[in-house]
Amino acid sequence: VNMDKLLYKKIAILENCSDVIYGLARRRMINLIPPTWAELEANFSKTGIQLGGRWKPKNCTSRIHVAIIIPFRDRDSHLRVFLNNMHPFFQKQELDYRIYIVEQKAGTIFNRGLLLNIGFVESAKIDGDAYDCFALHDVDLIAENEWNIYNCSEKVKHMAANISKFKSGLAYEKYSGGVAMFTKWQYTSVNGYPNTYFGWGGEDDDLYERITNNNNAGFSRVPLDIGRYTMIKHERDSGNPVNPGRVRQLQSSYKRRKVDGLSGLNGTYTVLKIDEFLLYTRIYVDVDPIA
Ligand code: BGN
Repeated sequence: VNMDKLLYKKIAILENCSDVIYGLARRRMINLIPPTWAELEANFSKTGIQLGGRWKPKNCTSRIHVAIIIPFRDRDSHLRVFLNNMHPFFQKQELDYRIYIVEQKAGTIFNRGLLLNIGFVESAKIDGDAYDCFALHDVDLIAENEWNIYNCSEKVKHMAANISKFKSGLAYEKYSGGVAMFTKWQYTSVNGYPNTYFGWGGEDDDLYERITNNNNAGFSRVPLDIGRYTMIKHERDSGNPVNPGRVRQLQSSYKRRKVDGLSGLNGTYTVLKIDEFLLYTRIYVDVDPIA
């Protein structure tokens, strides 16, 4: 045995990564052509990625430990574009991260808020306390500016300030959807997303009300030139019709806030399967249609 090597291994504690990262680009090249799964896996196996879509810098200890949580169903080509662009993005920011795809089984109306709550709770069962910061992320949003750092801050941090689909950038003043960063504590203190918005729309506005009516959490948003995202173009998903009850639900949001969220999550879903693929971890769930 080489004693020198052994000894070196034992005492090699990695220092924190530098708080300055060189070479971040303000306009990143985005590739919207979906690679095949084989191409993806071949390209990324060289980057030191670990099973489950985990990665961390090799030579230093990252200052940022973040779980990326993505609600998902039936958007395979978006997922391939997302992974192809965003793995390198996260790695450039020297994050210690893992990508979770929370996939809703066919047969029930899509429920984005519920899936994000499930991802928050179930990823912690898998990782323990490995990640203290959560990026709640849509699969069709690709970040353009590498200065949009995926860390958590004192207040909830809204990242998707400037999405290509919206002419003026910001959808509207109270918009909180797309991509947002929460510490574990921030997300718990607002009781997470509501579980009861089946179909498109309103769940993010409900979350905004929860955040801004809660003295503890607080809401912040990155500047427009930082929070730039390209949205992958798509048609309306068949399993995700506009929720006709969303306006009414939003009006009574303050009454349900305490029970409709993380606190009421038990019994609303079943985890069918957890897969650790090379580029992501899949949490496959069936949800109760009357959650
Ligand atoms: C809003 C939706 C959001 C959606 C944004 C951006 C509603 C509630 C109506 C009272 N809100 O209109 O959920 O993220 O558009 O597309 O539908």
